[in-house]
Amino acid sequence: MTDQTDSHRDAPDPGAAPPPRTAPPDPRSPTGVPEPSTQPDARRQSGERLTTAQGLRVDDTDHSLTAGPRGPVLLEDHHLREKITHFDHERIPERVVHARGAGAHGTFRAYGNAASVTRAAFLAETDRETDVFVRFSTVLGSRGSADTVRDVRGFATKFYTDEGVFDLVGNNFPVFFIQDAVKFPDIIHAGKPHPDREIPQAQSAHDTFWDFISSHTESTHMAMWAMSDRAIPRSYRTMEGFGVHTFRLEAADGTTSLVKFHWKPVLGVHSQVWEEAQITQGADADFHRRDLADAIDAGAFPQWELALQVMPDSPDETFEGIDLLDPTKIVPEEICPVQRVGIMTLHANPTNYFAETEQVAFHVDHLVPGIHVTNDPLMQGRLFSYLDTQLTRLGGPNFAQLPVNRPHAPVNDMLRDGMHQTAVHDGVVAYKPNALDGDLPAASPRDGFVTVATPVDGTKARHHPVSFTDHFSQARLFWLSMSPVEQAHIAQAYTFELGKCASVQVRQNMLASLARVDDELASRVAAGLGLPVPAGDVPAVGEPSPALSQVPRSPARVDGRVVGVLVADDGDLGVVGTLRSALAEHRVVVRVVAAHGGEVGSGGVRETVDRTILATRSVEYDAVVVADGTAGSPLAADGRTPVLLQEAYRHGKAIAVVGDGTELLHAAGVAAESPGVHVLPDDNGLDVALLHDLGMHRSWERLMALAQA
Ligand code: HDE
Repeated sequence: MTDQTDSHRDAPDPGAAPPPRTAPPDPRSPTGVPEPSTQPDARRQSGERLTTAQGLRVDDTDHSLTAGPRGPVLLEDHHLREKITHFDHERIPERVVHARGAGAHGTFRAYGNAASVTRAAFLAETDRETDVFVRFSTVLGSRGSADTVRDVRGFATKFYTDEGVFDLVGNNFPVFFIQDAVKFPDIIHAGKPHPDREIPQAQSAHDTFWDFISSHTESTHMAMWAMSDRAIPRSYRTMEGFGVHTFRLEAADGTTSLVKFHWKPVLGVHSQVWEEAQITQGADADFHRRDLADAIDAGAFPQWELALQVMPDSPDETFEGIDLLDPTKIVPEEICPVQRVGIMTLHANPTNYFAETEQVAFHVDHLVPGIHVTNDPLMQGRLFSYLDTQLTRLGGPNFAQLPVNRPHAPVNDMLRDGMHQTAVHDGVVAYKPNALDGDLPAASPRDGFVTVATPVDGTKARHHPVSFTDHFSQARLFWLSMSPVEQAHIAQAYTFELGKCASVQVRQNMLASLARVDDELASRVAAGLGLPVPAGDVPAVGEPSPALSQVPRSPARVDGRVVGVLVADDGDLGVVGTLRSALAEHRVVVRVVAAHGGEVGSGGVRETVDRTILATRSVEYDAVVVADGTAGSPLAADGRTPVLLQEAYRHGKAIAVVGDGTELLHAAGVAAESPGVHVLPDDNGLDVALLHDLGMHRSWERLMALAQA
């Protein structure tokens, strides 16, 4: 028998019962006071000894219990069976959509100006701070797929308000593919991998997706967004977010407005270019989640301002002729300004991915007083879907008790029992009305969630609203609002995606749709596919919306951007220190790239190598600097160096060469006089040039020239 006595009697016993402590108020207790319990906090593991799930100390976790050194394993080995059984059940179903995601904790602070439109306290009270948890995601790929695929991104925010949880379950596009939730299984079946071979993963570039889009012309507008640079963000930190649907907000005096929610990233809206996104999928499949976690760790806390477009609550629920219940339509910011009402800061990474990011459960119907849904048929269907899917995914009806889902407001819900029940409810009364508990808990007819009174009248039927039949005008508006380089990217994206479709019929059907958006777009894509251009009538549209373009008008903030500096052992290393000190206040990360790992330099100046040329790729950097002294070095002789410079060039990134670094530029075939390429005798002015170029995100002029070549 194993000796369980402790031979270290003088040391504090790590397995001993924790000291008594004051339990925090338990929000799940009906009385609000801590529930009687002898259990330590089940959310945390304690002690330094390995135990079984029953708290039994384990003598050996590396060898199974066997009958003799070469004999069979014994069923009696509880630790072995428990360990393997638990492992066998570690996975839960991944989300049917938005399976791959990354999350973070933060705080939302209200400016107070939203009080005129909503009585939701977390929005209306100046400087009120509310805890949040955000999960960003792709839509189509499985949990282990790559971050930088061409796809819509989810942007879901849980506000733990004092009045209950409010979830804003949005995307990084302001519109959606379909107008009615009954079509959701169809679009997702079409977008997911083909069911015979499960190919391709996390991609829309295949026949079934484009078959769906070409036969559902209501998808044309959203498809334009999906083919634009918006679908390949540089970072979650540089994405806009949108509530998509129109919500009904209610002020303290009962007046209502129709409102669209926007998230505006403080760093601006920036994307990758398509080749860069494809390379990143292989070079670093975790590119976005790494960027988010690294930025938070480095103290470069990502921020977004919450903004509202407020429109009158008119009986026909339209604004300037736009049907506000149609989720394939935007309201251009130029005709209804976006008013900023608060700021969200993400300041903490999750402690445990599964417990938080995987188990978080959002729901469009998690509302608080002052925020209401509308009759948008897409939104109405979502009200059913989220709870329904979570019952399967999280194994029963008690997932609101999981730490990440727990409201920060007191809970007294009279919901009882069920799988994974962790609350210990006391008393005998779980019904209303009751005499035994003085009819408590009481309802709140005045300050509870009172559904805003809206008239409903109509004939029961499967309707097709006439106002939902315009499928092309906003697709065209989007196209006309893009800069020439963004238009070139859209045409290339369609050519790429349709080029991946085996069916000529599908390609032709899509070209017919594009001909109804814009002649030039259709003819560029047709030329790329080698197919005739179909004729199509394009709709008349109003003024373009410059707010839709991502090309910055002036340099944006550059927090968390990465500059790679290529250096040689005997070369100039001073440039690294110069850049670090000049760019530190802008939170730009400077990485040293060399031919070998360890340290470079000699004498007084030495630098630690962050990346070897073997283990890096251009996609890791927003700008590349080649230091003086690299000519003739092992770095110059490595075939990967010109590839890195050529990719940085093709992707429109800032490139600076100092001194004899020009030789590496020439060897890569990069023209020194190109826009965004700086040839400098020394590092004077290098920081200023880089800050400008990083702030503009790309050399748009160079990208345009490359697109036309
Ligand atoms: Fe979702 N969606 N969705 N969706 N959605 C889900 O819920 C659904 C739609 C969005 O990080 C699922 O818990 C239907 C629009 C995000 O956990 C599911 C329809 C928008 C996330 C579901 C839509 C979204 C989801 C899968 C058509 C932007 C990830 C797992 C009516 C406004 C949330 C889950 C997270 C997740 C259903 C359309 C955003 C199946 C039926 C439009 C960000 O319930």
